[in-house]
Amino acid sequence: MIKTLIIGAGGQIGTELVLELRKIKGNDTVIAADVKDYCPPLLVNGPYVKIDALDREGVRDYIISNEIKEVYLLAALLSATAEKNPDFAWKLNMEGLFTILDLAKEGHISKIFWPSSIAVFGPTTPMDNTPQHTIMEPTTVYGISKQAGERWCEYYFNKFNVDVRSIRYPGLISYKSFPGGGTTDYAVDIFYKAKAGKQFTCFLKEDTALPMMFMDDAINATIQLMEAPAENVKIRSAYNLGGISFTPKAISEAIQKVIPEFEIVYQPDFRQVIAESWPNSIDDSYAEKEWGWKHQFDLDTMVKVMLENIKVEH
Ligand code: AKB
Repeated sequence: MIKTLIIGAGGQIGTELVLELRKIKGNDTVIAADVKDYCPPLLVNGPYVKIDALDREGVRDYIISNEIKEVYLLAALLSATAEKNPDFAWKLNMEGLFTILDLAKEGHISKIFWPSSIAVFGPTTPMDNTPQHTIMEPTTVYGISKQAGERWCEYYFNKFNVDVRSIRYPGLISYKSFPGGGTTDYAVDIFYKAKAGKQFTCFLKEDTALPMMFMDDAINATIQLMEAPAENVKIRSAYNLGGISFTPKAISEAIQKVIPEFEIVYQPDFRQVIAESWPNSIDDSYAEKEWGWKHQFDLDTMVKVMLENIKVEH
């Protein structure tokens, strides 16, 4: 019975990953961990532990004494929040990673998942169908931390045979859990306004295309990558992962097909510059070739599922 720990379980990806992993592996073997005092309500069907990803000794003690073998390290500050607090973002996004990589190097952990992001790319990267291997000059603190993290993951794999696996997530769209502090968050917020019958003010320009993905696809990709035979996982920095690419205008029009009276206005802020430095769309042929990845949700299907499931107070 392999014990799995998800650090940052209260976040947007963590919540849904814990729920899905518990369905596959059983409630008791998948331990949710977060910095919050109490277990998030959605995760009370299994064990919860309060862990601060920055408490190196606390994390080490917990993992070693509980014989945890797989770790998903999701605690991070995302792009927009990180720009407001660069020192803390760098600290949180890097130090927790070293704690887990070192535990694996010492033989305590057998497999690690660590999330990267499309933020590793920058304004000099080819923007359309961005290749796996290309120019990467990120201009955000978040992007720099993710790029550095990718390099360290690959280094620990090459030097110490650490089985670490990663994905460059696009913007993720979900209804069970909220995103927090990202540049792609508008694509979740928009549904709450649409469902509440309110106008949505978008912080990006109408024609800003970004790579996005419905959460079910992202969770499937993550589990598929973690279950792939080690020899198939040839990229040990992070895999490009493509889903849907759309602009604020395109998603608002998709929503208007279901809610014709929905209105959107545009008031770009500092996040516009971040969005413009990221790709419009992603080439994920390596993930497809090496471990069989294929996304399921297109824009209209995702919009339908989101609008059916989001609950708002009227
Ligand atoms: C963000 O917007 O910061 C994240 C990401 C693309 O990694 N959603």
